[in-house]
Amino acid sequence: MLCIGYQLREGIVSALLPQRRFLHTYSRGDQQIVQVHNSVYSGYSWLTPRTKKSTVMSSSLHRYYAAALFFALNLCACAPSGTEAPASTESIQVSPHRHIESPDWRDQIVYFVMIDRFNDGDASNNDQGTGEYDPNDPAKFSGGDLAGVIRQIDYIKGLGATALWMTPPVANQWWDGMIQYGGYHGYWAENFKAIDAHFGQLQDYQRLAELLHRQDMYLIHDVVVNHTGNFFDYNGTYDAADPTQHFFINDDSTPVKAPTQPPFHLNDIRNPEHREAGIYHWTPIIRDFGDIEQEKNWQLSNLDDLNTDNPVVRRALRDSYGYWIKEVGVDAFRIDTAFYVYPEFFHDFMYSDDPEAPGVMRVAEQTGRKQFHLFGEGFGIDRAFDDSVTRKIDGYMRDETGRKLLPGMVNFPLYGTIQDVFIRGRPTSEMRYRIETMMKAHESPHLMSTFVDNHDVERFLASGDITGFKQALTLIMTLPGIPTIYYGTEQLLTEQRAAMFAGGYQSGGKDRFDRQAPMYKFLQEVIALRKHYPALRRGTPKLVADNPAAPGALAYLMEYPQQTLLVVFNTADQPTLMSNVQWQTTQALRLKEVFSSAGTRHELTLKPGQVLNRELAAREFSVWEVLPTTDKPEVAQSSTSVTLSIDPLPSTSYVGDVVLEGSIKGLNTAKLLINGNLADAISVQADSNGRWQYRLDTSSMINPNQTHRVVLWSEKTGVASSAQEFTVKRQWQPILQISDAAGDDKGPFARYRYPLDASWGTSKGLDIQNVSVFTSGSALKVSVKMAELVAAWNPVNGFDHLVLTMFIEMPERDAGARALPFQNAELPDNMRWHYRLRTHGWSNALFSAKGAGPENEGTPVSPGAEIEVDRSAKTITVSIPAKSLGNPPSLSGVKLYLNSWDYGEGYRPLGEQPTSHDFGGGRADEPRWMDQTKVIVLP
Ligand SMILES: [Ca+2]
Ligand SMILES: [Ca+2]
Ligand SMILES: [Ca+2]
Ligand SMILES: [Ca+2]
Repeated sequence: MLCIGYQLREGIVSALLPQRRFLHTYSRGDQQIVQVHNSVYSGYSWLTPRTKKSTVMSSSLHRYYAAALFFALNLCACAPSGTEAPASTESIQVSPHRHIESPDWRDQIVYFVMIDRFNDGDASNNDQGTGEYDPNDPAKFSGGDLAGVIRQIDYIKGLGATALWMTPPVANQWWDGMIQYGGYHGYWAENFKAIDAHFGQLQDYQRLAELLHRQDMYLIHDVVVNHTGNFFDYNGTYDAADPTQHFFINDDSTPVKAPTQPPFHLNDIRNPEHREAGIYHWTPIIRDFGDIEQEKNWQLSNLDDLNTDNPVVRRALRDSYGYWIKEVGVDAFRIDTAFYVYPEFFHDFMYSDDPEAPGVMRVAEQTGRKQFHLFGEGFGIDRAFDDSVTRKIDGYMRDETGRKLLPGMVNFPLYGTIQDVFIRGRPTSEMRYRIETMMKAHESPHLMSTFVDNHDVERFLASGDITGFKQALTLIMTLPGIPTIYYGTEQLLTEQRAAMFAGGYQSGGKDRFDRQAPMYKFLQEVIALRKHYPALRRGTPKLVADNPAAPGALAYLMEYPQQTLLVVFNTADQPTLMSNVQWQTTQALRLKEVFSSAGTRHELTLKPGQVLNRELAAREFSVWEVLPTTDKPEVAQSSTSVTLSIDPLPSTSYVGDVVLEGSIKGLNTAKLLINGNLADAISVQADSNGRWQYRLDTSSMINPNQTHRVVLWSEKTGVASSAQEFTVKRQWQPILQISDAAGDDKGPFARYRYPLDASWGTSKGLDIQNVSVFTSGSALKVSVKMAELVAAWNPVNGFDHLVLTMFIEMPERDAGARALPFQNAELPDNMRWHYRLRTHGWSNALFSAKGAGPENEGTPVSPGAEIEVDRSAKTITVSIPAKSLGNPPSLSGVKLYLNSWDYGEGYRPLGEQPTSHDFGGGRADEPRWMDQTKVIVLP
């Protein structure tokens, strides 16, 4: 189904693929050895005489302790001048803390650190002298390192975390001039077996592992098997029959121009020896993520794709990663970009019996780790009520025959629904579906990583609020999965990769390791709750309340032998009624509140079979322990004689008003609640026969797929009627159709040009062809037909490379704005806008003009618009409920104006020359639209 309406506070997912692309498109890094081998920077004098080949390739299993000792001593003796060599004796000897038994991973809480942005413990390694270091530049190294992480172990442990996951510490391509971005993040390896010079030395990593183990904490190593950095590429048309055509080596790479680790250095297809070795796929950049051949074998962004079918590559990767288990004592792997490698690869990676380079599970077993953990990244989210990405993710944990692959995967679909429900105010039924689906689809959901933020997505707080953030964190702390806290969550960071230390990028000039910060304390409390109750870590969720058409109540039990907890949220901005919750019929129950947003500790008793009805304050959340009891429930006297009812409704959809009726006994009035909303409760009165009736206006119920729920409620007695449900399929009247000239997608001066990246296709994607307008009462539906509709980056809304912005002027309404925010233009024909809808592949955001200006988008409006996309018909259709337009009496005289552009991190730049994703043919300050409609006036 293609009904994805994004509301209120949109944003996060909008950044998903483009940002992913952004970051994996740009990376690099390196290590001392590398520089020695390549001497790219003459005059750089620090050297380490060890060759990584001698230590790296020779480390067979039975010798790994000895090798580690040798390595550590060697490192210590040969530390570059000017670098202080840690002098601790425990890092010179192989510590008994290096190898420890695996924990039960279901019980772990992970803290995730981007090394370069977390803490700087050694300023002398920050600037390696190639221009790669600049803490004011988000694309460059900021100075964080392993020594810095070591200094903050207590801070991490203090939160309650039990495991540390860090971005890859390995030697990276430091700077890729081709795309003007650096490998400070660690995902652009040039050597999978060496520590990057910016981060420290092997010894530091060993020391970190040992110190964590001493604290009963575990270390997760971030693994890339899909690609190296960007050392080669293609220009011009790719010819699969002759991949040497248009191939070039990326000369604009520092500190090395090719990986230094064998066999990954064999990367030039024009060299017969390299070609014969077949280490790489030598393919261009993925253009169509729906094409499995491209997905698995082409370059993700510019990153050189390894030939992971080649046994030589497989052996080198097993060797590279077994190394970190043996030499450092890492306890788990997180696998980057798993979707870009066939699932079958991982069976070999884990279980190969190659004596030279055994599978990593074999290596782990030999270090005493019987439950070595691996979890893969499958970057993709599902649409509401869809599970296709969920199933794809499951394909990495077991194959069709049931053979086990990776023990866990990152739970991206749950993340996507967290965003929708706790930021965008989507109905809580979407979360119910997601939780039930993940439990059904996966064999071991308890071993999947759950998260609210990570390094590849916009932070929650960039568009969500703190209460929603706390709800989202409470959700992952009370559901199956291994909760992962991205660094800075506890300090309310809003920038994706801001530094926690004063000297780093966007630090705000101060260290931010504040253990008194309110969010640090909140996390301590909710993590302690999870640790206290095994049901929260190991139990099975059973959904007992949701809201199918609006934000509101969400509740689930976590059931575990001898222990049951009830978790309750109200996701709405207004009070809501959670009604008719029932899971127990034979026993009386005592509910003890053990955690709540309000700090309350209520207790309730339910008699056998009694339903739970409870008013929830706006955005309230709580956790209750559920205990059997023999206590007598306190039932209000008056309620025994009160009954409320709503007559059953027909199962067909309504097209207009809904007449609701029923009976009230024992009272005169009751409240009629639509979708649980207490703020807009309707008071209904019993007639002399105890009957009541109400005619409900459905003009704002524009999504025909949503089920609306009505309940009659008596606050005083705590009695609720059974719920009745209905759907509304509005009749839309076509009222206007205009066509727009073909081929006029050239901007206001007919001279703009499209960006150059191949994913733009034939570059007609911004040519508006046709606009059709429909109304239903005062609800508005606009359908826009484009000359072409592209979906290059697997966008959630089904199209990308296009932002449509629609401006709406309400007749006879004051104020409004003239400016087109961030588009360097004003509305034509003296039009003013009161509402503005910005729609692209990842977002569909409705704003009012309040506060709007050239650099201000206005104020988010809820509920937002629904969107439907028909790729084959090249149409994008948006529907706006009457309520969101201020319930105007009619839409006659309403003015509309639309234009087209593209959106990355904001409206894309315009310059004299087009670049891969920037528009050309204009000045930066000229209007940013390619095509526009005239001002459309509704009759
Ligand atoms: Ca440093
Ligand atoms: Ca490349
Ligand atoms: Ca691949
Ligand atoms: Ca046009």
